[in-house]
Amino acid sequence: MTATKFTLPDADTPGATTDLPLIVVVLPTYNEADNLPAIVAALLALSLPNLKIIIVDDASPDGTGAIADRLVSHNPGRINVMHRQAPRGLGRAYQAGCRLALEMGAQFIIQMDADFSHNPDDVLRLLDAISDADVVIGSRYVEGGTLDREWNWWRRFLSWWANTVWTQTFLHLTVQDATSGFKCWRRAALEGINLDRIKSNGYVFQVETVYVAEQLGYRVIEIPIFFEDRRLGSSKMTFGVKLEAAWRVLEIRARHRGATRQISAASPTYTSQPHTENS
Ligand SMILES: Nc1nc2c(ncn2[C@@H]2O[C@H](COP(=O)(O)OP(=O)(O)O)[C@@H](O)[C@H]2O)c(=O)[nH]1
Ligand SMILES: [Mg+2]
Repeated sequence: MTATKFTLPDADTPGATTDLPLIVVVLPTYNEADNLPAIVAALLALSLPNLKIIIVDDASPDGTGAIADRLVSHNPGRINVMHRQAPRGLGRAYQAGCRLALEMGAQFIIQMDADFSHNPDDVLRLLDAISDADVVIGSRYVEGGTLDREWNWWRRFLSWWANTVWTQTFLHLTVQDATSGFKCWRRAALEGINLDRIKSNGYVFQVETVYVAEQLGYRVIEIPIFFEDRRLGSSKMTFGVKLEAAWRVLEIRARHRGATRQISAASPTYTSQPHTENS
């Protein structure tokens, strides 16, 4: 599938990319030394000259940060690296990366894992779908979405429970896969939710941002994905992270029920308006 929305100029034409909307992929990494070069290569191979990558590394002990620095020097102008110090956390890393993406002038911001659970080719499908939405989620739980058979029953159960029981009971979300980490945001929607009020440190960042987006009436849609088990390295999902996710869902509801949009003045040139409940 191709991103028909973006008519790509000849990549060899000098200055050809300047009119295209900037797409920034935020890649959080913690101990992804084995995956990072391959995922970066796959993203750059998408033939989107207007796509840049921000790697947000939390001082990975396995040297992922140094690998990221090398990737920057081998791909000038395409990659940025943020080296964060402790405390680490997926939510914190995404906050930092998304802020930088907005500062860079990104019109479309993509979040994805660096371990190939999210297929880099699906970035094109997310971009196709964003023309009808403010936020697009790569979803395991809409029709056509699938989970890798390698996931054991306990992980399947926990993910199902988190999405269809826990978050639905307390947050009444429209989306089926609120914990998905594969998303594309329109700039205006990411600005509108205002990252300053997102408080989750860990994985529940995904749920908090989706809840706020829905509360504010942004149009959030899901497209089915195949979620492959990570190829290399190991999951960082710890018991503490799961616990934070469970209690934070209750806090999220209390915190954001009366949320209003907060558009910053940082992007005066961006003209597209977010969809509202009435549009
Ligand atoms: N920067 C940063 N990235 C993280 C952290 N924890 C996980 N990640 C990254 O977030 C993505 C998803 O994490 P992963 O361990 O694969 O979670 P799982 O898919 O739920 O098992 C991967 O790219 C990880 O490297 C963290 O504390 N900081
Ligand atoms: Mg993973």
